[in-house]
Amino acid sequence: MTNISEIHVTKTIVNEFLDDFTQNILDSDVVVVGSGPCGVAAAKYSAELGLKTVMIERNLYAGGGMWQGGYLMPKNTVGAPANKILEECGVNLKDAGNGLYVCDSFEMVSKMLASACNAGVKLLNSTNVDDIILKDDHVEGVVIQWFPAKHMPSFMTCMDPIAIRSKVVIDATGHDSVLVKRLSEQRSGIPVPKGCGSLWVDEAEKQTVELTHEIYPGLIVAGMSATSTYGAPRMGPIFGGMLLAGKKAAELAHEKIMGASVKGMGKGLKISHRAPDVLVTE
Ligand code: 48F
Repeated sequence: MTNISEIHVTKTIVNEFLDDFTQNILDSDVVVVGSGPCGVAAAKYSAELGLKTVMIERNLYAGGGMWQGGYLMPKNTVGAPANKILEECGVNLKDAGNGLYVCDSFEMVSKMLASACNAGVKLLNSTNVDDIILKDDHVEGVVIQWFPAKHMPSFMTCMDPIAIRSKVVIDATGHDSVLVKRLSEQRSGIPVPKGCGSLWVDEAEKQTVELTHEIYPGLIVAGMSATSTYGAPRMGPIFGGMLLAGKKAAELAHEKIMGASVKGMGKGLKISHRAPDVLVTE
């Protein structure tokens, strides 16, 4: 039998949260905003590269768009070579031919998240990123608020958020491109996100990876957020481009922080690190 008091439980939670927050979250190498396929891949690989990594998700649950594969059917598809990322995480894949693979959505979410946890990623859930820390010429972290606080009655809206610092921030917020949008309001040359274009699977998968880049010093735009920023085509319920974009974002972050490009990651996966030169605008 245990003899656990109520205040012992409370004190344990409070102390553990504060310790974790101040030691592992407050001042990190990489903050990934969004925990969809791109965000989780970015966080997993950043941590595996030895970077102190925090992933922030406004929802109670992590996983973003991975929970369903289209039309609410829980089967996710990925195109080669992104199947290797899922194989690394232990996800069972079925070969659907022509370089297409399919798996259970639940298995993909849970095993990717487990892989990110094993790599040492810290997750802040129910947390909305309201803003970035923006100094003269670089982004230096994010401004956060409890997501439920966003839904408080208007007389409570004067509640101020708090800030956490990181060397690199990755905008993996999906269709909303939240951080790029915020930056575009304040810096010339940053495109106002226009939303994605109509469906074209192959081209969208390619461009999602190509458009993932450091859009401003300290801010990397990745995955659907990059696609939406430049109005590139949507890809529909296929997640390979998102996983590869997340991996590329992690490698770019590593290169920026450590000054060295990445070798030997991802078991033979090769991703070009060049910034997008053909932008899909107008
Ligand atoms: O939408 P989401 O899954 O983006 P992604 O990782 O992948 C896109 C695909 O799921 C899908 C697709 C086919 O591949 O078309 O759309 O690029 O994940 C984005 C996550 O970011 C969270 C949001 O709740 C979601 O889980 N998010 C968005 N804005 C914020 C945020 C914010 N301000 N603060 C915290 N989390």
